[in-house]
Amino acid sequence: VEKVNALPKGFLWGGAVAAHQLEGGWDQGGKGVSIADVMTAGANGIERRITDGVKADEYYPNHEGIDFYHHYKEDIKLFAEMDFKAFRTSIAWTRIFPNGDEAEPNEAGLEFYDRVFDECHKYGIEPVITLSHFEMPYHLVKAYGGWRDRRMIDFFVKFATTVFKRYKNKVKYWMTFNEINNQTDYQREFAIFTNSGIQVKPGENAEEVMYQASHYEVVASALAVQIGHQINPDFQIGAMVAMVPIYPATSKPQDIMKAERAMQARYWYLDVQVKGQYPSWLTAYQRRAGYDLDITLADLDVLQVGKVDYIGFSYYMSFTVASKDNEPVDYHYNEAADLVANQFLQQSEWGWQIDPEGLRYVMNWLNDRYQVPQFIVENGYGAVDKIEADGKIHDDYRIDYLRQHIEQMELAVAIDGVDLMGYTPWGCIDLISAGTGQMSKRYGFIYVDKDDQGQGSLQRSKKDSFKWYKKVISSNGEDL
Ligand code: P53
Repeated sequence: VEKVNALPKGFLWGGAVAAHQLEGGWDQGGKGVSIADVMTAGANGIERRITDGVKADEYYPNHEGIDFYHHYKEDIKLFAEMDFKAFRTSIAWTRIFPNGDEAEPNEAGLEFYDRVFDECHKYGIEPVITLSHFEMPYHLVKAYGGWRDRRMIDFFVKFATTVFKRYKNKVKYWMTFNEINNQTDYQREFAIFTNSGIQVKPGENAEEVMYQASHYEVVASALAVQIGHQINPDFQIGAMVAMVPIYPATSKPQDIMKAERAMQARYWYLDVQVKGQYPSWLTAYQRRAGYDLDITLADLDVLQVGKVDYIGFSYYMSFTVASKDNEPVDYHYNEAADLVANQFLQQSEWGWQIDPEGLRYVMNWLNDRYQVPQFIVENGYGAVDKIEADGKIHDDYRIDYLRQHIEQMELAVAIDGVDLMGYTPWGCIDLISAGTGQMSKRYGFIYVDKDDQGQGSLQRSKKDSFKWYKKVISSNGEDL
């Protein structure tokens, strides 16, 4: 197919980060302890541990991050040098409400984000803001058990309302919960803790707890959407999911049905957040499983009203699933057990299966199902970078990954007619990995001198991909 110029003028090219992974300053400016502050460093294949509060003898990589808290001017200047039109970050809830249940917000925290957003606007960069990105107040975990408690809705809505009002003229693009669907993998301690601040108790049904927490979150999200639109009708408020398409292992009909159910199980959040209602398979499943969920009729009304304006999503990889010989009739999806390798795909060093065409596939899938604008708010390649003797970093592997994904993204727009708002690849500056707590799993165009033990000067330098991405943006995606 002949190459067609795809992207509209005003397309939001940029980069993405999250507060807890880069800011540092974990106890400065009145900030409270977040769930990210009690997670140790893991390694490739080794899970991070969640400690009972902050312990003096543990290393917590997010406490310092890359110290964006003190380097934000320098870093935003570098983003501007790449010609960024948008910068996605999150507001650390604990800077605004240190414990989460206070009556009044912390002014010093609010002022920090005033400075960050002003700095962006100085260069014509639009902030794109996630409200809750794996960093809720740890106090809410201890005192309320995280999102298993309905009172969380009020705390979140108060936080959202506070920042919507404060930044109503500085921020137009918002998302409520980052990768709200990671907790589909509820057997993984990391997923349900980072999404919902939940530590499953012995004897508890983790899936039931996950569905309850998820319900309170989608209600809180819908309320925030409604309130945000009242505060500023120009706000664009999105959902945010991790899009990992799940393919059938073969054309065997049972594999097809298994993959269908897996997709339903991973993406029902969008049925609720975009279409305003629970899908029938899930309501039926929850009833059959005998889950005693607190889902009221008033909640269902809220969901109908608080529909999002767009779908923000991350895209890194695809999954593949196979049915079992004795597959149960409900095709129940168990993410921890049901996935198989895809023989057609290469993996990153961290086992993430690289699949550029999968990006075009999910864009079509979302478009057919939801018919709302899309925003790719994360995409990227975590890799170990090597510094040459002359200080240069030749990260061709990262350029290749991004180029192939941008090509597919452009096909989805030009050939398939997808309405795409922007593209903000993940970790535009090296930061702490969410999954492993490593520094050495790097995504950036900008290198940060710091290692997995927390040693380093924090000095910033440009990788080869820096110049490449600047060229991509300046040509509006023509020159890859
Ligand atoms: P890290 C799993 C699968 C897909 C995306 O991830 C994920 C995760 C969690 O590990 O997280 C998102 O740092 C998330 C970011 C995160 C990024 O992807 O584990 O929104 O906070 O850093 C990359 O390599």
